[in-house]
Amino acid sequence: MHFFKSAAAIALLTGAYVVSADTGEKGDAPVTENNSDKVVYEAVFSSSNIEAARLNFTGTEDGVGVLVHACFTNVNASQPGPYLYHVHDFLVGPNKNCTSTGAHLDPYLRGELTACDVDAPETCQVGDLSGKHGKASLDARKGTWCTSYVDKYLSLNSDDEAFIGNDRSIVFHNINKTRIGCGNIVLANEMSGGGSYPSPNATSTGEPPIATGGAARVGASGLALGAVLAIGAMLL
Ligand SMILES: [Cu+2]
Repeated sequence: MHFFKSAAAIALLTGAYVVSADTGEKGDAPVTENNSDKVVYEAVFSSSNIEAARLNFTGTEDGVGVLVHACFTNVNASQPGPYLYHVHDFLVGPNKNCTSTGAHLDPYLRGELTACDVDAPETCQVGDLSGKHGKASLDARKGTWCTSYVDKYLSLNSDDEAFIGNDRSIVFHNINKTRIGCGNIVLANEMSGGGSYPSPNATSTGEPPIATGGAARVGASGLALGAVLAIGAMLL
């Protein structure tokens, strides 16, 4: 068992640092690990051109990558689409100024010269969510359009270069890259492990008191992250 684990780890490390022609100065983005499914970041915003944008970022059951849920509602039909959206480097400025958010999150220094190849997402800018997972549909003009996916290169860990919680933001663009909405990524919830999270049914079996099953039990939505009622209520 140990041998296989070690071999897998070495293969992972080796793969992570192979540099291909289309990638950044610092190589491909490594697959991230240890992203807790009890941690929730979110970005919620609106502007004159988009009635609502709501993005959730949580860890995964196996800790690999980050589960992203993104919904965009009633984009102004005068804005040409389909639409781009990214994690940007800095916070939104005063008066919802999206220019203040700077460039895309790009810790491996890939730059903008070539478009993201959807078949090689590890070579893309880490923050290029629509490049890696598809643009937001024109359907976002007439109601709410949503998507969800696991992005294997985002991180919820503050010591990772691909961390999205350190004063990053989401920018929504029209197809010409004009910034038509933006909002900060903030920590929405962090459920502590080890039984300190309040639960009437907590036992001493060593099970985390709140897991996916717990979320289902309290009737939260399909988002497993809805385990905390207050946050669940906010999301719904
Ligand atoms: Cu952008």
